[in-house]
Amino acid sequence: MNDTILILNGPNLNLLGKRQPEIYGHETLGDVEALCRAEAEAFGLTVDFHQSNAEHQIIDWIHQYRVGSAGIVINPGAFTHTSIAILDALATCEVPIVECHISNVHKREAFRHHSYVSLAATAVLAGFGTHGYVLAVRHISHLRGLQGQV
Ligand code: CA2
Repeated sequence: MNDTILILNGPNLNLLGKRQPEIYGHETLGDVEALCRAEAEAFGLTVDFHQSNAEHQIIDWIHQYRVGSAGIVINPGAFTHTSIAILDALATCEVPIVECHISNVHKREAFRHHSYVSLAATAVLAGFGTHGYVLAVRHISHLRGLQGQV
C-alpha cells in the first residue's frame, strides 16, 4: 500500500483512443496504464489503475487509498466540473493528489474552466495529453524523494 499509487479515471475515459482522437489522442486507457506502470516501476512503486463511470465507485476507491498509499492521480472526467462529493472525498486524503486532464481544459468551453477537484489537489496537469499521467506518477515519486532508473 505504501508503495502504491492509485490512478483513477472517471466517466467515458474507457473510450480513450476510440473516439474524438483530435481532442484526446490515439492511445487507449490500456496504453496509459502500461506507461504509468513502467514509470512507477522505475521508481520502485506500483500502480493500481481503475476507471469507472459511477461517482460512488470513484469515491469508494479514494476512501481505500486516502491514508497510507503513495498518492492518488485522478482524471475525474466531467465529474471534475460537477462533483462536490468527489471533492469532499479527496479533502479527507492525507496523501498527495495530482489532478490530471488530457486536454487543456482552459482552452475549451467555459464550463470546463472550473474544477471542484482542484480545491483538494496538490498539483494540477492539463493539456499534456496522456503524457500528463506519466508526469503525475513521476511527481509523486519526486515528492517521496525517490531516485528513478529512467
Ligand atoms: O481532458 C480531460 O482529461 C478531461 O478530464 C476529459 C473529460 C472532460 O469532461 C473534461 O472536461 C476534461 C471527458 C472524458 C471523456 O473521455 C473520452 C475519451 C475519448 C473519447 C470520448 C470521451
